[in-house]
Amino acid sequence: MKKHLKLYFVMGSVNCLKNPVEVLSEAIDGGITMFQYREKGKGALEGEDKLQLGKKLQSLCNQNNIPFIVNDDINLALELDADGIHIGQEDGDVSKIRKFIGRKILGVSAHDLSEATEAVKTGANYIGVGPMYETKTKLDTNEVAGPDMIRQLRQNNIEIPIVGIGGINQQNLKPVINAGADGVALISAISSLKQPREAASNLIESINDSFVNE
Ligand code: 3NM
Repeated sequence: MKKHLKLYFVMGSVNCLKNPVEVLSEAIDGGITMFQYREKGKGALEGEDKLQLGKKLQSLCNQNNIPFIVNDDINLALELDADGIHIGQEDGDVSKIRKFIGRKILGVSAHDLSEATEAVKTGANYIGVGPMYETKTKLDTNEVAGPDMIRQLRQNNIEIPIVGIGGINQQNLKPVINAGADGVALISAISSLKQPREAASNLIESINDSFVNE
């Protein structure tokens, strides 16, 4: 799990400057290690359109051995037979979802020690901790927790794989890794750039450097 979390690209059509299939294809070429289909927000696709884009993105992931995770939508995750699902604190009973999806990857957003402890107990495979920094991409985020939240979780024996999320870019990712994260999850630092391939390639290089220089 940990190696897949290194550079976890999250995106939906509303986050992209150009065709999402092109963006994902370039991001994969650049070196992302996992992908989450998060079709959310104003103007997001629904129903059949959401399903069809999901199929295209999943197929790209499958061809490149990149785990394909669906955000929130359990029915879509099951219909596509995705590799996993990522859910927030508001998205229902985690233990029930764990039973429902069987052995698929289950990611849970956690913002503090109690949420992280609960996620571990209920069978999450990894937790997403955020926001690390200010972000304009998600409007209803909690207050900025900062990399220090990850450090606190590690100090309190949370050993599950952790990915930091929220406002992460090339310049500020190192403190997230140094705090004990196994990787970074991000949207705009890849999806809103004109050159997603270069963005991903620079990001993975910085992440690898951060692990070496820990
Ligand atoms: N979850 P960007 S922050 C999807 O704090 C999401 O749980 C967050 O987008 C959390 O990389 C966030 O563009 C948005 O800041 C991440």
